[in-house]
Amino acid sequence: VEKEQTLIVVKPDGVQRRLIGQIIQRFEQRGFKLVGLKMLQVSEDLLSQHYCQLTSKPFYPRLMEYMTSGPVVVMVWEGHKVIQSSRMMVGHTNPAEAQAGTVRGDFSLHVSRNVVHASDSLEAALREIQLWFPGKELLNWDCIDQYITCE
Ligand code: YYY
Ligand code: MG
Repeated sequence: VEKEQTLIVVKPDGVQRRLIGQIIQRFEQRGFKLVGLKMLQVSEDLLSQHYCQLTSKPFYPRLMEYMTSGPVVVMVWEGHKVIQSSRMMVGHTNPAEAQAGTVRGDFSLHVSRNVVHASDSLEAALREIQLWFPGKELLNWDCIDQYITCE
């Protein structure tokens, strides 16, 4: 039984560029199960908790400005090794180094506008999901193609 979950965020540039559908499509076609989805204008408070390990970085102020510049779409995807697979699907942090076929490699040019976030470890995923989807917001539902996701 594999119930691993990860947090994916379509960042403000992804929303502005109408990439939400294409990004969701990639996770659906891979076979992952969507268990949470919402659109919101993220607060500086939530964002500073989300990126708490980056506060001392030189790019941090610019990152905060970018991430609060417009709405984001945040999702939780579930399935076999979803954390590792999502990182592969999203691609290198710097789009200039991201492989073609990845979200960043296909849709972005610069690290300051890299379209999407994906949790980078089990600990990060648990922390980020709790932060963005507090309480009982996630849906536990039965997917008829469970054999694909190895549940
Ligand atoms: O997990 P990931 O998003 O791939 O990279 P992180 O190292 O966690 O950095 C988070 C976020 O910060 C990154 O997606 C873009 C931004 N950033 C930046 O603007 N400039 C850098 N040199 C490094 C990261
Ligand atoms: Mg990260």
